Amino acid sequence: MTAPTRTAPDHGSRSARSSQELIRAEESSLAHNYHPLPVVVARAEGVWVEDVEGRRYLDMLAGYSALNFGHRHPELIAAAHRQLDELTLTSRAFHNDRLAGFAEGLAELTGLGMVLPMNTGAEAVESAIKVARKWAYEVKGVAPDQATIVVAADNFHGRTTTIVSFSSDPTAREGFGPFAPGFRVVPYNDLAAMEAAIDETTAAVLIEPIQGEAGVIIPDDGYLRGVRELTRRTGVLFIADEIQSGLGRTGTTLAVDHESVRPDVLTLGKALGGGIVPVSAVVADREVLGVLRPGEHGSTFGGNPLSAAVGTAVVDLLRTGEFQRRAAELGEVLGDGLARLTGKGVVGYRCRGLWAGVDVDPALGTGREVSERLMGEGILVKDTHGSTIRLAPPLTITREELESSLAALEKVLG
Ligand code: IF1
Repeated sequence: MTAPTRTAPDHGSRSARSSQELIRAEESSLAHNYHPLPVVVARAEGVWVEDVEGRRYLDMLAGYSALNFGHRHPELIAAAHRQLDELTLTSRAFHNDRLAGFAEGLAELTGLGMVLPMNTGAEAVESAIKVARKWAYEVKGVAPDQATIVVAADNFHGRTTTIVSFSSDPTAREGFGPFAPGFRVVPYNDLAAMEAAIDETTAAVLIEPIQGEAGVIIPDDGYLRGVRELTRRTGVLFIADEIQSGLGRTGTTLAVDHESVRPDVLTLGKALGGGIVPVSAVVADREVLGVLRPGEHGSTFGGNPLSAAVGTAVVDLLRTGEFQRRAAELGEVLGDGLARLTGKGVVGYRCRGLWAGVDVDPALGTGREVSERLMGEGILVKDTHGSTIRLAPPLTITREELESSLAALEKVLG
């Protein structure tokens, strides 16, 4: 069954301009740093979005995993509404009555003791880099300004100039130099190469437990345990970037849980804000985050009461384990469906929980072309590179909705 394309009743509050008019209006007024699918979303609920003309689509991207709980989850929206009526921002120059609860809840959920609240994922990664370097100088004794951080090729950790300094994607780097020093790039999923890159200057290893933008690349079983053992043995911080892989997406609270590994530092974001406000965080034990003293780091909005209230509601949703179980169970359905499509237009796939990278036969089209065909079937996805598309629906998706998206994929590849 494909998504019904019936036109929903006019809701009045919708834009007076048509999708086409709005797309045209963006042409001159908006920087062209994206090439969106030609759909203009006006409303959304759960896994469904509705465009300006009332056409409905199944959202299989979920804001790149920022909408793990679906669009406008009622408990998250209620938490936001309550807070909007009380207090939205104080800056950290003063305390607010929401932040302690958020920090305690997130520390308990992750098993790490201390939280540095930020806003975007890139801010969390930049903050983790700063903290790791400071830890290296003050705790490990690395010579001043000599700290190095080992990262993986094909990484994606954000778009700031420091972060793209260690990207191996020319599109992310070209034109943005000069680049920050102090990073060593090694192949992902290669413990020997990682060990060879570690020396007395190394502050940390920074990796995604599963590489998202690279196409949902899942490392060999044992890789994460190997990184944990190597970093412990060499006195180096293990920073796991769970901004996309975390918070239920892979069928566990964190992707590192699949190998029962506890990193020294976690970066979280995206779904931590419930798809409502940007909320990110660096989570680590006191030995690491304790290197920050007043005035040494900060953010105007980091830890604001509205974000803390929504973040607390997100932690409460994850505390039950319901979303993690759903992602694990429906991830089996997703994996089985992709296995059935292998050889029928799918030439490869990687799947963990409700997160998959699907390699389509290039003869059938690029990832973008497949995404456009799926849009015609009422399914919204995003290509990553070449002929790979990413499937990452809200964890609230039903089995029937998931199966309808697989049926649509089979149809467009047929
Ligand atoms: C875009 C994808 C890209 C991330 C990991 C940090 C960040 C991200 C593991 C930074 C952000 C977003 C950025 C967005 C598209 C999306 C993305 F992998 F999810 F698909 F680009 F690679 N660590 N990923 O995945 O978080 O600052 O964006 O809040 O830039 O187009 P952010």
